[in-house]
Amino acid sequence: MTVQIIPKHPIPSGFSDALVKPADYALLYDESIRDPDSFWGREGKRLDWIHPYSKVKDTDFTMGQVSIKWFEDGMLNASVNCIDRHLATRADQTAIIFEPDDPKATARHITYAKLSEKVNRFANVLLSQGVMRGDRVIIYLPMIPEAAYAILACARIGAVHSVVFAGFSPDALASRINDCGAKLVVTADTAPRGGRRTNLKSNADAALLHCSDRVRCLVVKHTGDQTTWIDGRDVDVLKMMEEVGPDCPPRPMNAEDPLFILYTSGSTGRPKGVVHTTGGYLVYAAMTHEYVFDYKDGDIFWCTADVGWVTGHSYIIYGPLANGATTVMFEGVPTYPDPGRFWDVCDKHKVTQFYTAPTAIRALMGQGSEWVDKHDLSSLRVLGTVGEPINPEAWVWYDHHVGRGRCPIVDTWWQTETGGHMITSLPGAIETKPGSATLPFFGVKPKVLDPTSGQIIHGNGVEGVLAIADSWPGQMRTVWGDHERFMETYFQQYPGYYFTGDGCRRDEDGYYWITGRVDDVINVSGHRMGTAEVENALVAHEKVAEAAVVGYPHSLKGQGIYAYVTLINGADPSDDLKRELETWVRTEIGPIAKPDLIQWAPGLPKTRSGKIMRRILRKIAEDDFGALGDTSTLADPGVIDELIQNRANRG
Ligand code: 6R9
Repeated sequence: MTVQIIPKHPIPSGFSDALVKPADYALLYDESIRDPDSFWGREGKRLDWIHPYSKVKDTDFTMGQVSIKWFEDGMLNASVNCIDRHLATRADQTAIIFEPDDPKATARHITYAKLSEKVNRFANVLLSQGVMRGDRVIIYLPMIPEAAYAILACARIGAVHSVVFAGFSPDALASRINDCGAKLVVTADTAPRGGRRTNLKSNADAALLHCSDRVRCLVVKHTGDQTTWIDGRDVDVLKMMEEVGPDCPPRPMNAEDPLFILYTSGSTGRPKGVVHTTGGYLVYAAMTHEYVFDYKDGDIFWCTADVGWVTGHSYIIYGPLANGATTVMFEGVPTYPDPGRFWDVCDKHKVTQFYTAPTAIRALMGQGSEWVDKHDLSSLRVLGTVGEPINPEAWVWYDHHVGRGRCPIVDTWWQTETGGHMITSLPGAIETKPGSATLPFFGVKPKVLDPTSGQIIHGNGVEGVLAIADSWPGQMRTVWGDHERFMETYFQQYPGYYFTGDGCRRDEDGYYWITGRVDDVINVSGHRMGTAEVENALVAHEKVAEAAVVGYPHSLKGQGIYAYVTLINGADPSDDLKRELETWVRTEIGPIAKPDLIQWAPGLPKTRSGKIMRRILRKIAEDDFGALGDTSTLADPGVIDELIQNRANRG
């Protein structure tokens, strides 16, 4: 077999003066692995500590006793690190540029002084509502500055925030409020996006019907649209911010106190509450933001993710603000009012680092290059991608049309669980290859394991599953309320390692190529979705007896959602019912979970013990049933022909 070796893409010739030089990477990486205590002991000092740490790392990956602690006796406050410590030198510098959905509305420049005042006031509102250290606060807000205020206000008083993406349905919101026992929900009246408005307040109202009536609701009157109002429960937060004082002393927090919970999909059961703590997470978010984007004073940093995802947490809020950066918050969508919007905003605000997802790049690429070519993008220095593997065509288009061959591309592989970048190139230091996340970040020890034996596969030109051999400061600490589940999910299958759930290849040059999830998680437009969640939503419909959901390749979304549905006896398998089920899943979970293809399946392929054989369903969904593999354990092999005959993807 001949192995095709993809050549490295050289660092753009005009790109010099990077923070990490090509010769530094190997040296620093080597030190970070050899002596993590001294490496991270030094890096931890990038933050301001109220009480310095004397201990750096205390971590154990042994199944049954997994425990992860970093900087454990240090005390700090995350909001002080993101705001107060910059005030002496940056009070008048813009912290947040808010670019509204409507391109004709004026962008807002929020200085560090203003941010400080808003966050202090917001924190005082939280206190006035009885929120105390350790209490959970759900933030269900669109991409508006108040989302940043709410997040940092929680951090200031030691409350644990849990941001729920505003695209999630009332049911999804309710289950998160209840899982973490939140005392309060912060939402907005309506959310403009792409010229349309979502009524968030009515979603919150619907969710709160399923929650304790002690849960309060703070409402940001953002558009001023009419909404329902429940006296005694609903609070006009902007009005209250005017009434409370402008100073709220920051609460000293232990490095290992939880900073936030973020719910994410896994291969089984309900979404898990990923817990990140204060010290390690913030060190890691700030450090990766600086090195991976070659962030320098005066840069204008734009991450297009939503604050509802981990990317928004680490690279819109915590990383940039901890570094005293100017961070762009964009309320809209890439294609409104036209497919030139991203580039218009880059030009308007003179963005220097631009960070987005492959699905957005593919969508814009499909609209034609003229939308980007006509804009002045000379301010851009570094481009980034995240969320899913980027196909080389999209990479080349991004490099050529957006970066104009001048900007290094950082393809950053990481996860909600990892807090920050794990495998990524560094601009100016690591040569790229289109489609490869390249090499590990400092302190990260990736291992390729044999999926069956769990043994390490050494050397290059190998493929297997991706695991990480030692802890890093940004690692999640537990699943909220369920440490057993944390250990079982990440440490049981491959003892001694953190298992990522991703497959991966290490090529002849030692470069890593993420090949996608190897578990029952699919990645739709960069959003993580558990197939079990969509199945649960489908079977909750009265006409559905059984459902099996798999991913299949989708040209824009990366993966699409393919649902095999078995109806109850007597139900009519009509197109109308398909539409009804699509709407059903949208309301049960949210629009991102809507199946792309539904196939009626009178029977599903099962083993004699009743397990659905997803491997076969995946092949049929991929329209690749030439090699179905071993079907000898099937209870009724006849169902397969039927499924192939009626497959929904003939592509
Ligand atoms: C940050 C984020 C995590 C999953 C991850 C992997 C996929 C993310 C990627 C990538 C290839 C990249 N993923 N970045 N795959 N190349 N650069 O996306 O977190 O939502 O938790 O998703 O996304 O499959 O396991 P999250």
